[in-house]
Amino acid sequence: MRHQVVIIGAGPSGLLLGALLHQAGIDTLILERQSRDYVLARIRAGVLEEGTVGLLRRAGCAARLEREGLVHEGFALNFAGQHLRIDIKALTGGRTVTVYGQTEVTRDLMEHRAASGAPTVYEARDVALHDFDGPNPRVTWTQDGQSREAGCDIIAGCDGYHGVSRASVPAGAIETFERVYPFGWLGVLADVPPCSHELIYAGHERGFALCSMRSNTRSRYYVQCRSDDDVKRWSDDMFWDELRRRLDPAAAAQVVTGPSIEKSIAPLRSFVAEPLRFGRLFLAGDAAHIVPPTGAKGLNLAAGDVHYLSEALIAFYEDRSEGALDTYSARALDRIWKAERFSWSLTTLLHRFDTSPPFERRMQDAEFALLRSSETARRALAEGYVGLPY
Ligand code: RFL
Ligand code: PHB
Repeated sequence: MRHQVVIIGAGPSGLLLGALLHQAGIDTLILERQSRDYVLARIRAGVLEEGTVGLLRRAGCAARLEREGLVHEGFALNFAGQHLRIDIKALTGGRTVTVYGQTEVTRDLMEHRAASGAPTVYEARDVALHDFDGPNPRVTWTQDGQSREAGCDIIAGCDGYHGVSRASVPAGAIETFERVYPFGWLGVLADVPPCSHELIYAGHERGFALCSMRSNTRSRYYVQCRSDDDVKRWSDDMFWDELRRRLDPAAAAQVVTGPSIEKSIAPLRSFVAEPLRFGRLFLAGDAAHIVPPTGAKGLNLAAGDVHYLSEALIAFYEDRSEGALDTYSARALDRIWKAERFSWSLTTLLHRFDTSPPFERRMQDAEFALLRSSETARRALAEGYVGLPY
């Protein structure tokens, strides 16, 4: 068995790369460790930048997103009981974001791939990468108890933070940068109308809270919790009470409660691996970097990587030169580090760090005061939120 590109992972990065390459006539095989239903059950991102929507459109996967996605022109910050709206549309010359769940993006990409006839193997176990330091890499895996192998020109490692691709790189060839935050996010999904038509990011004495949504009838809320917290400790009532305590009274009064349909804790981490190319192996998405979710950048950053990687691979197959492949890592990393800075800075502004000396608290107060008084500061925040152009 031989394919031009073997993609490891059928998350949004792998599926979007597969769609863009298929459209350019490049043959791909996707190997995914989990089942299709398992991948679709993960509740993750909710906010898409215009660049991400544009890529999905180019890949031919944006019809439902364009019908059902909610276009947002602003979001709110709550800080120490004060409310500040960031008018992203006005501050960025007309740019907006779209609220549409990662689960739905993944479902649309999966359906598009199945209709195209391009091969995907779900429940591919023991995936291993071989010979990617030369021009003929191979990938092996186990499927229904049988050993399988595929040769290829290129391996795309789109298998997330815990995947096998980054782990296959010799330690001396890769450098990593990491910050683990001393808290997590407890998230609840519930079929209740959102408390506000725009997202609210709240910084409070008791910790951060976020009001988000998936539709006009389904809400997604988060509260900062201890990183070693146990989700079983949190009843729905405890969650709703804690959420309302952290919002300004007007928003808290609008919270409609109901039974949770999903409840989980996510740790917060900033992480970057450099470089993103090792011979014929390329890393993209969470396999290469993690951002804390505060700025809604993770999925969007993955889409940015896929944009640069698909361009490089299409150019490689057009003229068979390595030149295009050489540019991928530096182009993607330039954008990645800027998004890392944005997510780190919004996380630092809005979370309660128990270990922080009073000086750091005053820095948070001063930064919020600056956002209130300075349109320039608000514009910088809005530009970061809508995302950098590719
Ligand atoms: P994924 O989604 O982790 O997919 C990787 C896939 O690879 C598979 N895999 C393997 N396959 C074969 N062999 C192996 N050895 C394998 N190991 C792993 C996995 O099963 C999986 O299917 O990575 P990808 O595609 O790079 O996508 C990245 C995004 O999922 C991630 O950045 C976002 O979800 C982050 N994120 C958010 N991003 C945003 O842009 N906006 C948001 O609003 C946002 N909110 C969030 C988030 C992430 C969160 N959590 C839980 C981490 C909110 C939360 C709570
Ligand atoms: C979400 O809806 O899950 C979400 C929204 C905005 C964020 C993070 C997560 O910054």
